[in-house]
Amino acid sequence: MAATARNIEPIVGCSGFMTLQTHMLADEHRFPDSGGALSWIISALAISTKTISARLKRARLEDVLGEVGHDNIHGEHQQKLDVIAKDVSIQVLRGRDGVAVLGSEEADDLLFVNTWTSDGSRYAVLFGPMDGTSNLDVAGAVGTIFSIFKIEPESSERLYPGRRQVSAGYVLYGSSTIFVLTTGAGVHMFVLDSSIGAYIRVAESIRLPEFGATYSINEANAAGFPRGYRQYLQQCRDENFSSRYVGAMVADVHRVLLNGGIFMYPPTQKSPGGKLRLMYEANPMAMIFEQAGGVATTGDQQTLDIPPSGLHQRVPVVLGSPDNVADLQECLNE
Ligand code: FDP
Repeated sequence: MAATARNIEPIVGCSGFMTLQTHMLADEHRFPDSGGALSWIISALAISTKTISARLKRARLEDVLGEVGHDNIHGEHQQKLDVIAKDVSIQVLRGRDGVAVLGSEEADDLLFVNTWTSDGSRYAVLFGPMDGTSNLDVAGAVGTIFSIFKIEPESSERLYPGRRQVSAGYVLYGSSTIFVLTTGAGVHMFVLDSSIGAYIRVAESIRLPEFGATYSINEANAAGFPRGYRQYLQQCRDENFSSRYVGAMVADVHRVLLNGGIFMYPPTQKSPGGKLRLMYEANPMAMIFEQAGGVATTGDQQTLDIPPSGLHQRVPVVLGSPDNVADLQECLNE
């Protein structure tokens, strides 16, 4: 793993002044038959995430930090902001043309909404409204992740493999609010300009560096990782990699997307099938990474090819630069 021989420069750039809304209108030209429902759905996500961003900024002042007092479907202590983020997202999304199915990390089951668009298209929107909740009380970075599928007209299926996503994205609520989006033609990044209330495009067609000398993993779980992961981590330490772990997937993955490197949440003793959720965490990030020239795998197969077995299914997650993931894969295959 000779770091000097590899491209480690972030490749981002953009031209012109473009809001998320204008970007989506321009993007619609790729689908001349579309009635614009996807743009409406993404515009709903823009509104809900702006609202969440505003609530987060005032969280301590409005006393909305801390736990609700009961657990969610995953047995985790639900935070007040988990509930606020879910409610805001559902309120905004369920009124949009074309949203037929909603699924959220904080809801036990899929929610069916009876809406149709004039062109008959219907979509499922699956999302993790508040990612990285352990950071809430300490004003650390958190995020929202979403995945959008088109529902086949004659199909009774409501969950599809990630390869069928028509769009995916995340919002990072950090020192600024960042919206990262793909609709299958590259990955684009927008920053919320709160003075005008609009997401402004700051990078077009992001390309992940081929390699990055940084790994992101909860190393405290290392004793329970499969041997290949432990061996790869040793290799990274031997080669003087940096370790970076925020504990919010969106923040950790965003660093890797821009700077290169690798994010891993392997099987652990506590979660032998992995901790992160396929439908609204692993899949959307996998689509973004593949669209940006990166790799997304569970260690056994490409994430986007996994047939879903349920809304809250968990999988091991590896997302990263091609060279990093290839080096990990060698260790896993030994
Ligand atoms: P959280 O439980 O705090 O909401 O999937 C949720 C997630 O955070 C990810 O955002 C994060 O990458 C991971 O779990 C953190 O898990 P560990 O605390 O086990 O490292």
